[in-house]
Parts: sequence; structure tokens; C-alpha cells
Amino acid sequence: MEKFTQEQIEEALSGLDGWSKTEGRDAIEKTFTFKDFNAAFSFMTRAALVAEKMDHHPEWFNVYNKVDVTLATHDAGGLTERDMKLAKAMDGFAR
Ligand code: H2B
Repeated sequence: MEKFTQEQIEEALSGLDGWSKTEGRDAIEKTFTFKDFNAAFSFMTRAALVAEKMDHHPEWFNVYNKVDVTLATHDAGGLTERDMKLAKAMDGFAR
């Protein structure tokens, strides 16, 4: 899996909703906010199943109704199409 160039990262971000480049690292991040813990954890469950199927796993941190997500492709040492695919799937689950 090819690691994105800076230009590709910019372009990919413009096609995503609410994701931003992580400071000092080739990764993207977004904070998802839900009604309550139940909604947040439902989102995490759906995301986890897709992540496992993709063999592409998020870095995330949950407190009650918030989930901070960071995506990067560790094997490639940067961002790849896989991160974009998982980001889009997560956006779909958060709707
Ligand atoms: N998840 C993410 N985000 N990046 C990876 O490079 C990655 C992964 N690699 N999940 C997978 C697992 C790899 O380590 C296993 C062995 O397939």
C-alpha cells in the first residue's frame, strides 16, 4: 500500500468531512460527539467490525459521548487509501 504524498493528503482531506491532519505526524484525526455513551459505543462497535474486516484499525479514545479517532497506516509509516476508506465508513456510522 503506497503512502500518500503531502499533496495527496491535502486532496484526500478536502474530500472528507471534519477530519484534519494530525500535527507533526502523517495521520488524520476527528472527534465524534454523540448524544450519550450508548450512541458512542454503538458507533465504536460498528467501526470495530469494519476495521477488523479491513484489517485496518483505528487509534481511538473514548470518554462518555466523545470518541477521538486517529487514523494512519502503521505498516506504510503514513497515510494511505485505507485510512480514507475507514474514515468514510466511520462518517457513515456517525450519521
Ligand atoms: N491498522 C492500521 N491502522 N495500520 C496498519 O498498518 C495495520 C493495521 N496493519 N492493522 C495490520 C493490522 C497488520 O499489522 C496486521 C499484521 O495485518
